[in-house]
Amino acid sequence: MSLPKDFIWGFATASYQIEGGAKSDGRGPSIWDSFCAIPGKIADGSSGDVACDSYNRTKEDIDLLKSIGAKAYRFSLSWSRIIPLGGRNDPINQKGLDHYVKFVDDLLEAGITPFITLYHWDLPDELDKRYGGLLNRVEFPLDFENYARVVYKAIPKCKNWITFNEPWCSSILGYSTGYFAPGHTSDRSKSAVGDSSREPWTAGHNLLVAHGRAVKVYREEFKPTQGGEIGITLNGDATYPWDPEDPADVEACDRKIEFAISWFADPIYFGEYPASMRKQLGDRLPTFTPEEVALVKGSNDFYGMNHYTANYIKHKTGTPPDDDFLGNLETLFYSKSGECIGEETESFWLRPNAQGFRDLLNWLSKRYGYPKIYVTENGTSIKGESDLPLEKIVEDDFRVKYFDDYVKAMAKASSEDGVNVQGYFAWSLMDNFEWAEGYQTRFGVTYVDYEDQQKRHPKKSAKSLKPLFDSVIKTE
Ligand code: GBH
Repeated sequence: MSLPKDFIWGFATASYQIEGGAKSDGRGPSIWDSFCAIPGKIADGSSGDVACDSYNRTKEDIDLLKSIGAKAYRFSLSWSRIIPLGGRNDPINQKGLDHYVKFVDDLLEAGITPFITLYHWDLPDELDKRYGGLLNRVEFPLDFENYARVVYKAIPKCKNWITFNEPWCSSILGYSTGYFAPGHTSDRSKSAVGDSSREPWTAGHNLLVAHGRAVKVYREEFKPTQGGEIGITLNGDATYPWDPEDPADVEACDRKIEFAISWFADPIYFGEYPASMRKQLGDRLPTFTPEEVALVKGSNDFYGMNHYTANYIKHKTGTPPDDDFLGNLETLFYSKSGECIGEETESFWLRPNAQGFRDLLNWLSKRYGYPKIYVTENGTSIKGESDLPLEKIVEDDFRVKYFDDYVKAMAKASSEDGVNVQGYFAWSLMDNFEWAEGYQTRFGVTYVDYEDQQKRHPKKSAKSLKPLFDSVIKTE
């Protein structure tokens, strides 16, 4: 098993999860600042106000990346640092923009390739208040296009761009379950606003169009001189039938991936939503205008893949409820015959299953014509990690094994199955603000001591990736 000679690898983070500096140098609030302020939304009542303080520790973070051998670093920009109010007629905050310009310069000087995500869920709060944020089909894509243009222009040295991180999460968790900002849901015990039957599909559609607009601007105005690449990052789990003998469970496995991934990837590669979604959702799923198809179809230079886990899938019968977003099925950890999908972690949704990674890489490659894939996130939490003493935490053998298994599964997909995977980012460079779960759940290869000035302590896993990649990347 092997990975291609020029394979690029490193670590990933996201602005709101690590930066802190919530009010520094003119940053405006995002929907996550507002969401965290609502009692009960974040498990430990915390927020990203300080987080890992990375806004003030760029040198320390770059030194860390260097010391553990990273060739690349994927991070996201805080839109409201750059344009505090967010909109295309709102002022630019030069200090916020300069921060990222310098960060990219410093990374390059350290020999680390930057991969910039434009949007990892932290919408400028003003845009949500002004016109409903992601729900606005006209304003949101235009404001995102403007923000993207401002950034491309200021950071010509970055050659790797990701428009959106996991639009599924922005749409479903933001507008169906209400688990993420802005917290809309039909469940009136959780939110006074929201319509889970329609809003998530509207938000998803507008994210696709905004992605298309940002890609068009890059290709027309910047790519000819800058020569970089741009794509979107989608999340999705591997699926196995609960009962392999039941054709309805086998079919539900594909449907689950279609509702998670093809919802976005089919419009990008084929210009329309999957048939399974159109059938179940009817007119609740928007239809693309010809102008929108022109923006969205063909808009990926690469496929960004975030992947963590697998599930057994059991089909459901009867008409699904209006708020169903899975595709009329159940996700389970045990199969009919009692096999377990993987060991427990600190995250209720995550159980390691490296074979699933290989299988999903193949599934995506077959459906979308073997596109170039960057794995933009992969990693794990560990059950009870936060309760251990520091000397035990840094001996994170469970995480070391997770990376070992997953990277080898990816190498087999590359050299034995013909999957065109060219890059990999471990999630995450350091423990950070794990959204609604607060700081209890840790995904870092580096321990962050929130009680002692966010001091960083690399874990065993931080140092395990370089030898692992050295052993599988071809040398010629
Ligand atoms: C990533 O998403 C995020 O990009 C990253 O910011 C985050 O820190 C990392 O995961 C670790 O969580 O609430 O039952 O509907 C991974 C994909 C999809 C995993 C949604 C959690 C919640 C399922 N995520 N899922 S549920």
